[in-house]
Formats: sequence, C-alpha cells, structure tokens
Amino acid sequence: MEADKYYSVRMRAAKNGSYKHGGKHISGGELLSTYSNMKQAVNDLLEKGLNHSRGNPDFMQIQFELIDEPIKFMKPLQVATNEVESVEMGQALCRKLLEKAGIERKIIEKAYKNMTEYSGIRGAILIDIHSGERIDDRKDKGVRVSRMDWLNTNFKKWADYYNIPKYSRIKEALVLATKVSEHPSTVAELCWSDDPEYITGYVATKKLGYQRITKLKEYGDERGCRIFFVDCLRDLNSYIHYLEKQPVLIQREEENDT
Ligand code: WAQ
Ligand code: MG
Ligand code: MG
Ligand code: MG
Repeated sequence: MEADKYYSVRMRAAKNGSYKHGGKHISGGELLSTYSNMKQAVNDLLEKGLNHSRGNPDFMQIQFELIDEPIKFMKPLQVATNEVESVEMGQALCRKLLEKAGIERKIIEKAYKNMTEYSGIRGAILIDIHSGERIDDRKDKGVRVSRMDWLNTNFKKWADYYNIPKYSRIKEALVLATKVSEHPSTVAELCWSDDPEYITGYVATKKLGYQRITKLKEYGDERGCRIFFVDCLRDLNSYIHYLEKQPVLIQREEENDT
C-alpha cells in the first residue's frame, strides 16, 4: 500500500443548478485513493452526495487527479466530548475555548456577528485574529481543504481504542481539523455542520485538541459554520496552498497497534 501512488478524489453537489448558476450547496467530499480502489472511492462520494439531508442534488461533479507531492503523515488530534444541554451552553463553551486559544473576546464576537452572512458557502472562511476581518477572497465558495484522508482500517482501530463511534462524519471532520491545526498559522477552528439533522460541532486547536460539543444549533437548522481563525496575513497564499494542496494521511500511533 505504502508504495502505491495516491489520487485526490473530490465531489461537489448542488441543487437548483451548478454553483456558477447560483445553486444551493448540498454536499462536498474529498478523499485519497489508490488507482485500484478508485471505483470504491468514487462510489463512496457518489453515495454521500446522492443521499443528503440538505436535499437531492441536480448537479454533481466527481473528479480525480494524481498526487505528485509526498504525503505528510499526522497523528489525529486528541478528542474530548463536551455534553451540553442547550445551544446556548454549547455556544458559550465555544467562545470560552476560542478565548483559551488566545483569541480576544471582541474578535470572537465580531466573527459571530458576521457569521450569518457566510452560511450557505461550501468551504471555510478565514478570519484574521488581529482585525476580526475575513481575509480570504473566495466569496460564496470559501476555502475547501482537500487532499486528506485516514485509511479505514487504521481509523477503526483508533475508534475502538478510544471508544468513539465509527461515523465517516467524525472521521472526515477529525481529518480536516488535524490537517488544519497542524499549520502554525492556524490559531483555532470553529465548526458545526450545515446538515439539518446533525447538531454536534467542535472547536479545535493543536493544544486543546478536537473538542466536540454536543449541541451547537437546533435540529432542522441548515446553517453551518466553518471558520479558521488565523494569524497569517503575510503568508496568506502559502497558507491557502497548504489547505488545498498539501497531501495528508492521518495515522494513529504505532505503539497501540495490536
Ligand atoms: N474544507 C473547507 N470547508 C469545508 C469542508 C472542507 N473540506 N467540508 C465542509 N466544509 C464547510 C462547509 O462550509 C460546510 O457547509 C461546513 O463546513 C460544514 O460541513 O461528531 O459534518 O461536512 O465529531 O456538514 C463536526 C462534528 C461535523 C463531528 C461537521 O460538517 C463530530 C460536519 P459538514
Ligand atoms: Mg459536506
Ligand atoms: Mg463534510
Ligand atoms: Mg454538510
């Protein structure tokens, strides 16, 4: 397996026409696959886009491309689950964790105030921790982190060991959060799903790990959030390049292998 070349495989699905024509974002997905596993990989992404709680798409693209750059291996962030009873408690905990990560309260409040205008996009938005301003220029697209994955056998062993549900959603979110937090310009990530039936979200930083919070919005709400709080004004382009192009595989540490 290690000797095989990897391909980046990506999917995006929209409703009421393609993105270019103002379609609504339904689902996106990205993974790494070997050539011999391509049918399975494409099928997994197809299934993900076809059966989505945000609706049935009428536009979908799936594409793959060979990766030339060497893959970086990373250990998953530590995971903690914070049970909360209400959205208010969940959101208060988010703010507390973001402050703990070193972000000033007024910057956090500014991000929250502007958040509604960003929901509905298919990527993440980048917020500068000094000004609280959005600094990527991707408008309604946002920055889509790509070229990352976690081989299922390894993920399952990890999930068994830490007694974490083996949902592909958790795997995908932890893969993304680990890749994003590994970059020194990332200060923190704040995320919850745009899927109406999924209300658990998280705050992640390299130091605090992946802090799951069980209630960050009400059921039925289609507004998601993915904000990277960053300190990278001088090097924005290389930061975005890392997010989009650096190939990353998550791997749990060897010592726990059985
Ligand atoms: N790169 C950048 N932004 C993304 C990406 C990506 N690869 N994938 C999704 N987003 C953005 C996009 O704006 C979505 O609307 C938003 O994030 C939410 O995406 O129990 O399922 O895939 O531990 O709906 C977190 C908790 C679940 C999991 C997050 O997000 C757990 C989730 P979704
Ligand atoms: Mg999605
Ligand atoms: Mg996703
Ligand atoms: Mg979603």
